[in-house]
Amino acid sequence: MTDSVSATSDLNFDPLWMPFTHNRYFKKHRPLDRLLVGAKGAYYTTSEGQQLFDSLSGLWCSALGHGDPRIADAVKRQVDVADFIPGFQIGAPDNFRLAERIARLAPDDLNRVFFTNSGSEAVDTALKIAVGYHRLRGEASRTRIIGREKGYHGVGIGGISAGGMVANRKMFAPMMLPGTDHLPHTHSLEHMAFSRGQPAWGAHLADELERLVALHDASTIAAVIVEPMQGSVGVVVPPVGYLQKLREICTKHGILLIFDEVITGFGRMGDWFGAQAFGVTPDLITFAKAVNNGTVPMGGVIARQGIYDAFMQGPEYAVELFHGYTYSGHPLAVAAAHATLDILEADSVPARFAALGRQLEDGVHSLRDEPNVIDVRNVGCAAAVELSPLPGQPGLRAIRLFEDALKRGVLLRFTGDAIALAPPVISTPAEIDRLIETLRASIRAVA
Ligand code: PXG
Ligand code: PLP
Repeated sequence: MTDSVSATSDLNFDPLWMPFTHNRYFKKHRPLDRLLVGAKGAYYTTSEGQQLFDSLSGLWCSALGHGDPRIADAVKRQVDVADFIPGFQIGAPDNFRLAERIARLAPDDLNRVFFTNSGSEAVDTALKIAVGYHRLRGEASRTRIIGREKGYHGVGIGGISAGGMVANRKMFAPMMLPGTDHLPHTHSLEHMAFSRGQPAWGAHLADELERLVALHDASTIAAVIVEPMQGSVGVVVPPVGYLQKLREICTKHGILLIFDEVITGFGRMGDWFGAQAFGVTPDLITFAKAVNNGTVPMGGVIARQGIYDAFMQGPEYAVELFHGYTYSGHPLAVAAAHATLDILEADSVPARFAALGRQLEDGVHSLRDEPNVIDVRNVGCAAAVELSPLPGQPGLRAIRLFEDALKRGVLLRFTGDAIALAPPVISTPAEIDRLIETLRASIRAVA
């Protein structure tokens, strides 16, 4: 399918409204080096035939690298066997098997799995389950969702309400869920810049939950939702003891704890979920992305058995949860997920991510004395390098760095003035070294 330069030079850029993109800048520059036409292993191929190292595993989803024939073949087989199977009042054996496999990987009694098509849908689903759960237990006043500043939970109405990224919220303020509130974010340059792994400072920020409980009363609060590691905002790592404290306070007040593991699930943190990596068990987990290596859209929610059981009341012939997507458990997504889990298990991918993460850690922290670097953070196989913004032009330095790195054959992901790194597990030590040295050269070039 290689779309060559000649095939793309007359491309009409106008009709496509690009997601989370500076549309006018992109279309003005018509960047042929930002048109991707191929993906194999740890590299994309641009329309000009250039190879780009994929430093964020797609958008955190292609954890095993691209085009693994074991996943591709499973999807091709499935499309021939059964392209679509409804999930409402009927089912496919492979969906039950996949739920069983995911339940086995999840901690404790989180063993009931609901499928969605994205992380955003997973979040909205988890919030609905939380509110429904309390209502069914006779605590219908528990409707309030507590999120966190700088949190990202996708772009559904529930997700932007619980989320804490101002740009994603302000235009839609009148549409927000009523009554949501937010914990403070845990990022502090003053107290934790250049921490390796989990920062020592910051566990006390979880005590803010007690303040919110005192303000609103526990009887109004359904759930707290946080990302164990905040990926989208630029790899913000939980302080030592912080998630444990959130867990204790939620338990004390009967509040459900939701870990949004859309990025942290399925190996990236060096364990199956952030829950195990950080040693804290939530009540609900949302997942997406790496569950099937981003091959076919898929997400989901894992619930404690007791939450599921609370819904199992009323006449047996009646629907218990009035919620579901046409494509919940789409056969192609499920086939890709089985093939992905086969590889994750057979190749001990979480452990390999832990090992690769140690090399990445040494690499990124070697950048701390480069010009304009104000923070370096890492955990599992994820890292971020934050640059000081150009005066009055936040984000512009990162755009320049991104463009410079493209010329050097590396695709970077920036958010604000931070560069996030989450390479695929198949990256070799030499490729990680090259990634770091390219980043160093680009940081110097845009200084
Ligand atoms: N929750 C979390 C924690 C996420 O990171 C979502 C929900 C939404 O998932 P969907 O599948 O609806 O996009 C996400 C998505 C980035 C980046 O550059 C991160 C995401 C998506 C795109 C880019 O960090 N996270
Ligand atoms: N809008 C309309 C008119 C529909 O009929 C449906 C599903 O049947 C939806 C939206 C929801 O679509 P999905 O199930 O893919 O989320």
